[in-house]
Amino acid sequence: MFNLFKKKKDKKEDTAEEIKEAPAGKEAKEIPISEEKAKDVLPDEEKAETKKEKGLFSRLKKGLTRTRRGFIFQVTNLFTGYGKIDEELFEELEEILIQADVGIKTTMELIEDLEERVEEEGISEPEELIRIFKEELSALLQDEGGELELKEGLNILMVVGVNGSGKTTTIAKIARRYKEQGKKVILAAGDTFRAAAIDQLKVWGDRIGVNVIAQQEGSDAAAVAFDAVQSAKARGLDLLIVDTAGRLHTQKNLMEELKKVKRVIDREAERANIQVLLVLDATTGQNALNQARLFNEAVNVDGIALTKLDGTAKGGIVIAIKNELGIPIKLIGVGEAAEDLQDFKPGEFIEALFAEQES
Ligand SMILES: Nc1nc2c(ncn2[C@@H]2O[C@H](COP(=O)(O)OP(=O)(O)OP(=O)(O)O)[C@@H](O)[C@H]2O)c(=O)[nH]1
Ligand SMILES: [Mg+2]
Repeated sequence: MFNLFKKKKDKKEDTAEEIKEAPAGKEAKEIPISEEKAKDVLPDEEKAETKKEKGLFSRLKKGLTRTRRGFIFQVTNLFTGYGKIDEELFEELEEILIQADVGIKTTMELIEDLEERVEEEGISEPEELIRIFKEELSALLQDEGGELELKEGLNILMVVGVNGSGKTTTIAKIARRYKEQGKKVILAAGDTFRAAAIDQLKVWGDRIGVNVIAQQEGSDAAAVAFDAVQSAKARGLDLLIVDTAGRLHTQKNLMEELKKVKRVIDREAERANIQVLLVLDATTGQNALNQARLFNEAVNVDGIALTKLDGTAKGGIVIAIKNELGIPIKLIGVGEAAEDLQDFKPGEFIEALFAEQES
């Protein structure tokens, strides 16, 4: 489908062709918009803003369809199917939550909280548990608005994660977002293992209209980072995003390389706002937690982008990450288009999960 990397010669031609075929090219026409009438009273700018928000929410809802039909339907069916609240109900709930990747620790906490509230509030109807469950989930996911934010001056985002988690495409989406906001953005092709990875980033750079700092395949990733930082400083840019090679969190020497890249950035850009963004693939389940712990030990992760939530019925991983890691989820991926990389807003996330009608 999206073969950016067929041959190295004639790259220019390939690139032009691929841009036409790429999935991001399809985005624009898809934004679903509803409730036109309600907005007739708003000024144009606000109308556009509301339309955009509604479009994003629909996409979020659509992207979470599998989880809603899987995990959330199971829970609500359980609550509506039982005649009374008893131990058996909680045991079944426990099973559903663990299967949905909520994780044992968080599952136990959730169930304890529910049991406590049932007792304290004298709840007897299982159906009432839906409301309480939703409230408890909201409480777990609330606080520290982890959204990605740029500060004045140079911001550097170092993007790390295992192979195929979605680093490069996430970088492209972030770059596009800030470029559209008028920020001066540059990318660094720090995945020097594969020529294809460097080309992939260059293609994205061309498409979005941002420069890419790159060296030959096989060169030192830290040297690429060094060049990119110098270039960003010299040109007074707002944002440098550094791509890195996918690596298993268990590959010690590769994790050392990552630390070196981070050290170089820290040293060369003392005054910049430097953040490490870990990209996790939601479909990898509980393994994502292990990845996060080891990447965090190596390079101190500031935030998480959780991709491919559209590909799993077990969206409970969001809850486990939030509750067990102490690292904010900043972005979630609910599809391949640019609009599908969204800020993680707990309130909207819960609304989308529990949304009744499918759209
Ligand atoms: N469905 C879906 N696909 C996604 C999402 N985010 C990324 N992808 C896809 O995941 C695939 C891998 O993405 P890349 O960005 O190349 O992953 P990477 O981490 O850079 O991979 P390596 O460079 O090989 O380590 C691509 O086909 C992306 O389009 C998402 O939120 N949903
Ligand atoms: Mg990549």
